[in-house]
Amino acid sequence: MKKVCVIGLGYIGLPTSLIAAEYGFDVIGFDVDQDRVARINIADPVIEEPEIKEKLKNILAKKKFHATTKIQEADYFIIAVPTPFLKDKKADLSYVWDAVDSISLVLKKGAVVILESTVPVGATAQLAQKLEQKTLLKAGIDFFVAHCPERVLPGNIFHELVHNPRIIGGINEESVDQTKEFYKKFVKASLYLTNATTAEMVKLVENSSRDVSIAFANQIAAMAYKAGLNPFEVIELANKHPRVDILNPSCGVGGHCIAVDPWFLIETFPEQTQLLKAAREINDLKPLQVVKATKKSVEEWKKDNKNHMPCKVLILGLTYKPNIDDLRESPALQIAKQLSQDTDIDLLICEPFVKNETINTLFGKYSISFKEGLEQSNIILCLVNHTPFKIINSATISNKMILDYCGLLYKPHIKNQDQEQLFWPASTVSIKPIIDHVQGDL
Ligand code: SAJ
Repeated sequence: MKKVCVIGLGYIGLPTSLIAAEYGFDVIGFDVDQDRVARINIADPVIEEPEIKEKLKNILAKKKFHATTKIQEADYFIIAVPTPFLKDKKADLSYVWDAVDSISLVLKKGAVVILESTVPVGATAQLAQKLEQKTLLKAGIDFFVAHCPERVLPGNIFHELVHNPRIIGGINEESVDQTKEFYKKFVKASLYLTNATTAEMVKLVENSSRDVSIAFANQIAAMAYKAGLNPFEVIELANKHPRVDILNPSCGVGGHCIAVDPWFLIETFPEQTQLLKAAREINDLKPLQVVKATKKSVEEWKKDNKNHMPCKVLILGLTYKPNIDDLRESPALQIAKQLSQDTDIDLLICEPFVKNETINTLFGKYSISFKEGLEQSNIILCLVNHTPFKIINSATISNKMILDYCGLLYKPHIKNQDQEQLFWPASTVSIKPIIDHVQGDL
């Protein structure tokens, strides 16, 4: 069986290693972090993802995979290292170039090097060139190079690794063919074949398109608040048009991808990316606007209640999106951290998806239960639309100020058209408190 060496054992590299091993490849996971490697080899998955622990245990027992800090010869090298941006928002490809240095030590004729990390347009060609210089082998002839951008959604990685269509962009046709042989073994959806530069652009465009759509939704929210409307209702009803599909407003855009990748396009195409820049600004500003609106509500509450005690603000959700435990670049976390510094605020945090010790380390207090939080708080700040929060009942919190940035309280229109008439205008019931306290700030 062919040997695969996956470089970078993070959110993409480790699950990819496990799937490749499950589908029969002999897999080596290479990472420079000794501690991470040691933990993975004793079946500690290091990252949080459904099913990962069992899969890792199983694959280790079958001896189809092990992690190492020593690079090894392989038929396929998969590069899955982080590509963050620097302070000036320019892509930091240093981990990719480190991976190239490592591969160059063991690259043999016929091997295929696949870059899965998200990179600026032109980086795959550069990678091929660097490998040529270091090995004196010829790219596209002696060894093959392609970009096959990862597309998986944290929280659903194992399903999407197998069921998402993939783009394979080679530096030449032979590279595409060789790379296809690898993905064919486990991808059940279509493989779309192209050149490396197109594949790079496709990946960046995918995530930028989502960023722009969310910025649009956030602007709709700002307009709706000003007009005294519920943005979630405006968007839901606009989306009833067969050719309109707007995303949801939120307290900001988090994670490691959507908020980063547009900058790779902006860096390469500064004159053609006004829309992307504006979207980034709108989405980056949102958490700050939420902080400002919350502080304003706290002031109002103190005035109304002639109260000198800190106002109890309940934060519902800290993660970067619903139903996962991932806090990476989370706007909700950013908001909570800023509010926790305000002496007028006693912050209560309810986050059922994150370990209590983590919350204690971050805030010096444990997560409060949903029920207690609702009871004790003066202001409720809905930031993440976690499913367990959906049992919230607006009647039981009618005496509180509510700032709902994730649509937790919004009850969608009933789909059946006959019933729709009967229930109208029920959907507007819960919006009043949101508008009172957000208007003018967004
Ligand atoms: N968000 C909104 N409104 C929405 C949808 C999302 O505000 O309607 C926010 C989320 O709350 C979150 C952020 O956007 O803070 C990003 O979440 P996400 O679900 O849009 O995306 P990620 O970052 O988890 O994963 C994305 C995915 N890309 C696309 O959907 C185009 C995934 O397929 C990619 O593999 C991943 O980026 C990546 O690694 O590039």
